[in-house]
Amino acid sequence: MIKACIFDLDGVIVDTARYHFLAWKRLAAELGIPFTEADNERLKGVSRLRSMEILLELGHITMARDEQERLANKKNGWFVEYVERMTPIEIFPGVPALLKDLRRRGQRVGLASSSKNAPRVVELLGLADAFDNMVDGTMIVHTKPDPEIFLLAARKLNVAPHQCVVFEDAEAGVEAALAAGMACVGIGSEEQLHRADLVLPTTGEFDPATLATLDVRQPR
Ligand code: G16
Ligand code: MG
Repeated sequence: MIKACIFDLDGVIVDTARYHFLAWKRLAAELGIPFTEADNERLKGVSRLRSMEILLELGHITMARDEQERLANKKNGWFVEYVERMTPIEIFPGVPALLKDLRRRGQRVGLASSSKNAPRVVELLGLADAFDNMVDGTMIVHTKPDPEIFLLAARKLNVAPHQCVVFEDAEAGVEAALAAGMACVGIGSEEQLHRADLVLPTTGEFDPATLATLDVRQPR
């Protein structure tokens, strides 16, 4: 039986994925690297420094580690500027009602975001009370697709991995959920996220009655 729902933040609860893209695109332009939304898919869900490495790979550029860190921090400054202007209106439609409904049905509800900015984003959105527990990028060593973040979230929620379903918009996140032995609902395109158990265009469309159908899995 599914006992916990674990949500990614960027691209699942709110469209901060858009702000990550805009900030990386701005940095790419400074570096003379062509950077499209398709390229950006590889950056979704992975850590800031891993994203930096991927961007440099795309541009066939090598760079010292401290310079990479400086540029990644620069990108983060832009991202934070965008984020600080955010209001609860930017929460995806139907998400607050869904989180409440899941809890009413006795589900534990957790957040697992690779972002070190996740606590601030959740605060700005007024969603802190919507989650039983939160795991963010400051609490993990290995970034998605490593399962660490979801296993930690399950442990904090006091639920076994195979009793969890993860909501994810990133390919790396879907891989991480599967590697954790969890069910996964992909949010976005079927083509990109076909490895998920179910793919929906938006989070708000999830019908909690579907939880029972996700519960077919033995521990993976
Ligand atoms: C998010 C984004 C990633 C971003 C990562 C790190 O993960 O999807 O694109 O690179 O966080 O963010 P920051 O630079 O703010 O620490 P998630 O797991 O919420 O999708
Ligand atoms: Mg995401």
